[in-house]
Amino acid sequence: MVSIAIIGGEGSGRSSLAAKLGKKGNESDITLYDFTKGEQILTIIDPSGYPASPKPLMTALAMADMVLLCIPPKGMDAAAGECVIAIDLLGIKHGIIVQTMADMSNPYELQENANKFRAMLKDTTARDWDVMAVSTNTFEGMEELKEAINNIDAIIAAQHLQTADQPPRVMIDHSFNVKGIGSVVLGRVTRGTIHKHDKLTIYPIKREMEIRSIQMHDIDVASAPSGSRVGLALKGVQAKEVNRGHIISAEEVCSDDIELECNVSRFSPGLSVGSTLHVYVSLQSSPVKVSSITVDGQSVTEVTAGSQCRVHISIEEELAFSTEDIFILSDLNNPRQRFIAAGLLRREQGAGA
Ligand SMILES: Nc1nc2c(ncn2[C@@H]2O[C@H](COP(=O)(O)OP(=O)(O)OP(=O)(O)O)[C@@H](O)[C@H]2O)c(=O)[nH]1
Ligand SMILES: [Mg+2]
Repeated sequence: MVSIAIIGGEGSGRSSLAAKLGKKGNESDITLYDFTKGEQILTIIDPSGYPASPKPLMTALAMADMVLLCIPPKGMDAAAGECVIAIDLLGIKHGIIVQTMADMSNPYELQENANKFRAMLKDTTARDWDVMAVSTNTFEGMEELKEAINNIDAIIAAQHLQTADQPPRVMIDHSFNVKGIGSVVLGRVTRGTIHKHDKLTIYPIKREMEIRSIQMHDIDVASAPSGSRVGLALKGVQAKEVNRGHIISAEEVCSDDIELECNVSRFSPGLSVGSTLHVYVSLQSSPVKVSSITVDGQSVTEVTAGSQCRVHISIEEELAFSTEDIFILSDLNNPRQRFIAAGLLRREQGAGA
């Protein structure tokens, strides 16, 4: 059971690969694909609205346990570069570099390109990812790719198991009303285990509710562990009150005014006080204003690429998060590279959360 984000630049073969790995399901600015065979369950997320907007990419990455980064024979474009920056800022550990459209290349070019990618990724969290060539036309490399996904799936499953005793958390990505059932949400258990009849809260709307029933891949279950993709019928909340990004949990921090410990990307133009940016955290996003920046306790008006600093942001609306969530600051107007910095909630603010 693994959720996979298939990402890459424009025309990199993402959708073709997703369609060969699973069956097409829900479609919006992201497109979901499903694959079930015996024990193996894959959920594939194609950020179809990327690179036009960075949001589908952030959504897909927040929904996924692992990444397939697609690079076609012509090489990496600006958007593929931006994907690498996002992977690195989010510290994503599990993934595979997929050389797509291998039938349009040759062994020599594939090897040359693979060497190039390795050199390019050597200082990022993708440094140890396998590079694999596939074709969705000739099916070359497809079986090997599925096997590699299975191997990573086993590692991720073991990691999810380690969170089994922690308080449960569900990230909601879809919500709707079903006649005769009521409010239904789709999402992923990212921590702990949920049970039928659990009484929890939806954040940031702070609505207490009960899990009436749980489905995993259309089968009713009594509980669902971390890593599961679930459909939940909820009691105590209306579907129209629930949006993508809402979190079912026992406790979250909710705020529109926070301080982050930030790493400013080496590939960004830096960061300055007063600028209007966009923040992404889990599946939520909102416009933000940078109200102050401090470096080693000293207030500054701007910081350069590669800096570490404390950034105070005021968010347009209240968001829900916890100390483990990574916030990404993004400049939607930067034509070259939109991801500026990654940050964690300043320790003292998260206390008690
Ligand atoms: N020959 C060959 N063509 C492919 C392969 N995979 C994809 N293509 C073609 O490449 C083009 C782009 O593929 P898509 O799967 O749409 O790529 P994408 O990354 O989803 O593209 P956008 O969503 O438009 O950015 C299409 O015309 C595909 O038919 C392949 O393995 N071999
Ligand atoms: Mg596509």
